[in-house]
Amino acid sequence: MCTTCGCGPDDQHHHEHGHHHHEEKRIAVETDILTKNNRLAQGNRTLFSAKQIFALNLVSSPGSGKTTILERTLRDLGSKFRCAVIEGDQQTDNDAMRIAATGVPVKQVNTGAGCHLDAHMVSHAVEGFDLDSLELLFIENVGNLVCPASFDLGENHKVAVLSVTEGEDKPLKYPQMFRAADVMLLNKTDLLPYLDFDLEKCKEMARRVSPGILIFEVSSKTGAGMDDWYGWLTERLTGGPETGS
Ligand SMILES: Nc1nc2c(ncn2[C@@H]2O[C@H](COP(=O)(O)OP(=O)(O)OP(=O)(O)O)[C@@H](O)[C@H]2O)c(=O)[nH]1
Ligand SMILES: [Mg+2]
Repeated sequence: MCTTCGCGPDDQHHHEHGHHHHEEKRIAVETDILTKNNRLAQGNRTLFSAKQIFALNLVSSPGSGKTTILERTLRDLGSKFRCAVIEGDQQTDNDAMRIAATGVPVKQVNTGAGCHLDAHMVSHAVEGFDLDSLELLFIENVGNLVCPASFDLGENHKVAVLSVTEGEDKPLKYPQMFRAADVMLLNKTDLLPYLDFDLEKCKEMARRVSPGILIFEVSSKTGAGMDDWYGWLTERLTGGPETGS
């Protein structure tokens, strides 16, 4: 079971006796957790705004390419903007080591049994950064298409990464996540020739749950499409019109 939001196998464990009481208690605890998280997220947002830091929360299923996208983005934009990264994973500092190799400051947060980052973890993780000189903060969430959707971290935008190997119907199956995201990076497009993945169908499904979502088709392996993503980031940081399709 996730130690923070309480999701996981124990959720399925209902006794006949006291079932309604158990449900009511669970809902009350969830409400308390989210209320507390929202308060802390607002604190993060106020801090980021005061320091003029643009913060993005990258969310996706495990392995869609979040870290690879960040590695390439930091190598290409790291000299233009002062960046930092918070890496969320249940265990290991593998991703933090990959980011550190780009020369950008990084902090790994291990959630243990937890299946998402929360605002409290982020507020502590940023303590290690020189916030006065920071412009762009990337938060790579734990790979999970469910729980991170409910947890505001104080970010400016959630960016959902979906790779073409996952199937085009994921926005319909996990609508909360794609509704919470303002941007979607459709990654691993270099693999399209080998798959049945229908790009247009996927984009239509994403827009069905989130009509205003901005979609960038990218390959973080080859770099295809990454310039459009960089264009959007640059415009957000320097002011200017939104791009994307
Ligand atoms: N072909 C191809 N492979 C990619 C691309 N982007 C990432 N990968 C591969 O996908 C695998 C997972 O990439 P990661 O960047 O570690 O994915 P992640 O979303 O950070 O994974 P977690 O942090 O574990 O959730 C690696 O083997 C990458 O090399 C891409 O654009 N094309
Ligand atoms: Mg990763």
